[in-house]
Amino acid sequence: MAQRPAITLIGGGLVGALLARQLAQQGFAVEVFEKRPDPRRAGFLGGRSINLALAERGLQALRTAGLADEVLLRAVMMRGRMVHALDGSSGLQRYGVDDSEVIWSVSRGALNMLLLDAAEACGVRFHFGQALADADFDRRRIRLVDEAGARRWHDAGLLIGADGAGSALRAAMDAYAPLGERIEPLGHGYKELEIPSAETLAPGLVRQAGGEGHFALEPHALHIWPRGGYMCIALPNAEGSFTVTLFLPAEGAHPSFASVPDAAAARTFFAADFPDLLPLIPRFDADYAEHPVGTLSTLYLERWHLDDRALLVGDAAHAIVPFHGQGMNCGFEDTVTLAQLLAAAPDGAGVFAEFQRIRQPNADAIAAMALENYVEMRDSVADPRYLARRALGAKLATRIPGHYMARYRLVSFTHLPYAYALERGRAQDALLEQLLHATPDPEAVDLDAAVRLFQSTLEPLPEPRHG
Ligand code: FAD
Ligand code: 8R5
Repeated sequence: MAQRPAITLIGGGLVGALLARQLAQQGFAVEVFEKRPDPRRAGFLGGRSINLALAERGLQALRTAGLADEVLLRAVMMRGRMVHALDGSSGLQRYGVDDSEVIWSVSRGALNMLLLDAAEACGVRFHFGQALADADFDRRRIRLVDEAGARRWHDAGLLIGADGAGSALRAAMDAYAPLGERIEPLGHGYKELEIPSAETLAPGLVRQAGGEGHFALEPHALHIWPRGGYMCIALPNAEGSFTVTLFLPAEGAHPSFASVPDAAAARTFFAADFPDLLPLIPRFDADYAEHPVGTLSTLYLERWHLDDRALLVGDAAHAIVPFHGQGMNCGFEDTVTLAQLLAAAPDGAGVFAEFQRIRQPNADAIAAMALENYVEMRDSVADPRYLARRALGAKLATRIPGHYMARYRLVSFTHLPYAYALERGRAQDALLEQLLHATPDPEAVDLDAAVRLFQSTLEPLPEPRHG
């Protein structure tokens, strides 16, 4: 076997740690430089619990690395979106056809620590508290700065940046040879609030509720309070709490983060717009005052690599808005593609260009679908026309599973390329629109005619459709 080059990874976050493990499993010597201290050391615990939705693409990457079962042990199943209307009524819209098609809420901190352990177990060497400050691509070395501010040069092998949306390696590459960077701010921000476990909210009441009594809301759902131009969501944590995220325009007419600048204004706003949610958040004022407003943007690059010397992966290459819950899933899919390519071309020549060729159209597609899903979540889930399309689609999914699969399912429950899901979704939606043009009532559509239209217009879906 040809000598495998040493690999230097910048960033030991979700994508960096998983990629490090996959590369080490293939026999590469991998070193990771991570800006933050080791999260497994005491002092990290006790921070806020932030959770992420893990779907089939991310799960498949974890399977490849032999880690899926361990991750699922601590995950909470989410069967669909629970939509909460202003009048307090709620209803579940299933994501898939049955419980084989669900997404999973996982703790970011726990997942990151599990991935660090798993990478170290394969021989990966981590250097915590060491941030990339600069790179000298001609001499193939990087400059690191430690927590005390001390700087040193380090010889790098193949250089891979998994240092997130604000990537320092991207900045260094761009300064050396422009990457064609474009950052499109969404103009909406987010703030996180916490619903504690029901035990904490109402001690004593919990046990009477039976099995799932630790949750203040249905635990096996992703909750949405759609309000038109803005929304709240909540994802369950394994301990029985929920992380709530408020999404609002950053500026402009009420409501926006500008018009809701402090906890007092936020309380009034929630009492009017999220009256059922407010009583579930006992530390509302402190959460609102202390947690920062996060910003949301999409990052597009013309180039992800500097010939065979440096490559960007994950958010560093293609940060997206969160509304499809696919940022991590997409980054995890990157790791499988890259590890396969590097394993097949041991000296790395041409691999970075090939990686971009395969992944960039798919990153662009999920970026577009994530933007579209914001409108769907905050608005359409309560729109009768959207619900009619959904109802007709559900019938077709049963009648002709080989010809119709909702775009959400293509994205969340298959490994078909994102670019395929985008294109197929457009074609399917056009046909559904056409069928519902004459009547808004899905029950009134001639199902046999609908079946014939789909079968004669669209290619069968590729097999295998599932993991
Ligand atoms: P990160 O996870 O950001 O990791 C980057 C790492 O690099 C960090 O550890 C950082 O400390 C380190 N680093 C930064 N600069 C340097 C430097 N100069 N030198 C060395 N190290 C450095 N995605 C989903 O799929 N589903 C979800 O439900 C979901 N929810 C989200 C919720 C929130 C609140 C946020 C913010 C994002 C969410 N995402 C979700 C997106 C997901 O978090 C990202 O896509 C994913 O974390 C990207 O992984 P990454 O490793 O590329 O970047
Ligand atoms: N990310 C998610 C979905 C799709 C849900 C649906 C949406 C919070 C900052 Cl906003 C969002 C989804 O279509 O019914 N799956 O997973 C995760 C989401 O937001 C995460 C938690 C988030 C960045 C704040």
